[in-house]
Amino acid sequence: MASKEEEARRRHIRLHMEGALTARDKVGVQDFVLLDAHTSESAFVENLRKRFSENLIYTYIGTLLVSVNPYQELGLYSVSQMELYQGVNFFELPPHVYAIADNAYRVMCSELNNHFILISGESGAGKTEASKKILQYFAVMCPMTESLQVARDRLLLSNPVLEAFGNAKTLRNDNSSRFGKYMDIQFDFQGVPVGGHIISYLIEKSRVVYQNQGERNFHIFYQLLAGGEAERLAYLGLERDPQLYKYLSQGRCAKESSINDKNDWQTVSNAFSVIEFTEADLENLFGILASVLHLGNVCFEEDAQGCAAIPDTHEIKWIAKLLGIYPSVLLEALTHRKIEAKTEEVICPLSPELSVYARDAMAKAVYGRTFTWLVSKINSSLVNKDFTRKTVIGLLDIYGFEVFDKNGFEQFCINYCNEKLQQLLIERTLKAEQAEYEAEGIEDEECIRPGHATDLSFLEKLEEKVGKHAHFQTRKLAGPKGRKRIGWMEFRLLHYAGEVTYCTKGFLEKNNDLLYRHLKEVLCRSKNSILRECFLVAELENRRRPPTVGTQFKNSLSSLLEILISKEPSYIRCIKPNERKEPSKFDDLLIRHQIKYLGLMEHLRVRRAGFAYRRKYEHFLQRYKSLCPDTWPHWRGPPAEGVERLIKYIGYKPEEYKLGRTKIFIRFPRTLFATEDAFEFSKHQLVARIQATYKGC
Ligand code: AD9
Ligand code: MG
Repeated sequence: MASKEEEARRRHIRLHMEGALTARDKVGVQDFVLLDAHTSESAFVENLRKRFSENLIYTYIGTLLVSVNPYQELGLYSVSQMELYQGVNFFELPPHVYAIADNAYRVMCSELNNHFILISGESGAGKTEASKKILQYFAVMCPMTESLQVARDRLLLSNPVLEAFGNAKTLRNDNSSRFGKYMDIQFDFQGVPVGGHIISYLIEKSRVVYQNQGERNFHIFYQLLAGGEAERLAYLGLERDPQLYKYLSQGRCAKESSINDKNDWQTVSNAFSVIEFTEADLENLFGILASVLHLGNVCFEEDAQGCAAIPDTHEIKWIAKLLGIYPSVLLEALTHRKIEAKTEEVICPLSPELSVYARDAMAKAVYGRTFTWLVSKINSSLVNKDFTRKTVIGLLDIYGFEVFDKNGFEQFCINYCNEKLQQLLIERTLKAEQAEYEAEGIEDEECIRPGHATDLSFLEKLEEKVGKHAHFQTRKLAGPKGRKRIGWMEFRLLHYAGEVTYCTKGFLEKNNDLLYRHLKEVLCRSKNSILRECFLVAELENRRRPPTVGTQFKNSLSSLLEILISKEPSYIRCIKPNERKEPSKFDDLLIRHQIKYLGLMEHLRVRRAGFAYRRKYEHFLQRYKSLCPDTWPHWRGPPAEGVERLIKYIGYKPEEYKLGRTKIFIRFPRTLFATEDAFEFSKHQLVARIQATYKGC
């Protein structure tokens, strides 16, 4: 029989529980599953806004982390912050990217399985920053031996090198990654990082030859000009001023105040030496960069027959010197094309327009393949053969869903990729939910399937005449009236994130990515050892058409999905708060778009189709044991029984929860809030009681 005092306390807790929902604090909830059952998009945005205005940039949806780019330093990434999150249970601290990193690491160590962390979001949302924070977390917090410090440093320093060659200033981000990146961090059985492996996807080669207004070419060109030693530049035939190079000056912003190319050059040079690039490697590499810049300045004229001619061969001589080819051979290859007739080869002159095309194709091919070479060179320095038993955590930093006014081949590939990844996420989350219910021995009759079909694989569908597909439209096959018109050159796809109209202009050219055979021959014979590795003679002997860019991308995406499917997932969804790169500006409309494109509402629906919240008995009891006299201050029996006593005492109704083998599952967020508030209340009461006791002394 409970004492009078106990009765009063119990009544007090109940009363408090009833009023709990009205008293949610101004910082919003730290997990979206704790919002009201039928959360609208507006409530979702509101919660983000509340938190953002308090500089709380992270929020969970279950175990998925939503991150809003603060565009300012908030002091969130110190070593003491890292220490705070180390080994701590997911929900016991405010959401953080370190919690995701730590959780993946701990599970990997204890269960010896592989993980990946998928980071997505639109350009400028903070993906690359998040992936760097995770890498730093592992570098600082994981156990380390002296002999493995080099491996760790190489892993960290691969970043500035890849960013120099693969990132550029765009209108949306001053440091925009123009390639997708998957990086495996390999750990030995004691959890020490021992090596890594990087895969890159679809580097945006077109940037080498053309940039929109306000955008730049890849950082490395400007860094080389700004920071390169005078002798090096002289050897390469380069001047310091980027304006002198056509490939660097079309965007009219070669000098950008937020970017310090000279300092960045130092960082990259230092990284090169740690990753063990030899002086010969660097000479070849910079020779290639310089020859790309010279190539951009090659001009063509029309001769009397309407054919291309190169009036000034100054640049040709530099390229020939740097790449180790004959100037006359290069000159011919840029202005002529070899055509194979029945038994012989015929050499046809090109028009000036086609010569420009050939020149740009050469620059793109050379840069694109050099980037691939760079990745494999970094990979060979990250290999650690001494460790055979390894587990990995993979970090995937990949462009998010993109919709512009005009959407071309690039958007098509990027959105196809996102479609596939979203499908993976939804399937995995649903499966994980069901598997957990099964493992815990509970059934959930309310488990719903997501409302949207996400199983489209657009490239495949296009290949096998997608015309009949309901999610594919052209002008001829237009859907209900009143929709935005589809032009002749356009087709429209219904993605999970909404409709996107693609313009087929340039599709074929970009997909074929043609480099004239004549130029390929020249590059295969180059004395530059990097180019010789990139352009193999075997390729010339193979007369079959090389796979298209689309097919290559599709294949590399399939292998990526295979890599991911065998691993345990964590997800980070990054959101850009405004288009102006400003702190504290929360643009409603822009954020709503991203919530849609990131599939967050869909994820939330799936995540709490059944139970909003679950927690291990031990943890639940540890936190709330003070609410029940049977469990306070100690419960010595099995935790499950303790929890049962506790929730009976505080009055959970049967429809509010289910008890699994190791966890309690709570259906509604309000139940948990009420318990949490009661806990706060009882804590205060306890303190008051202790204070009163001391006063009496
Ligand atoms: V893109 O698709 O590569 O164009 P990302 O990678 O999503 O893009 P990035 O990580 O490069 O964006 O972030 C853009 C800029 O936002 C950074 O250069 C920082 O200035 C800023 N940023 C991003 N995340 C944070 C953060 N957690 N704290 C402070 C941040 N600033
Ligand atoms: Mg990036």
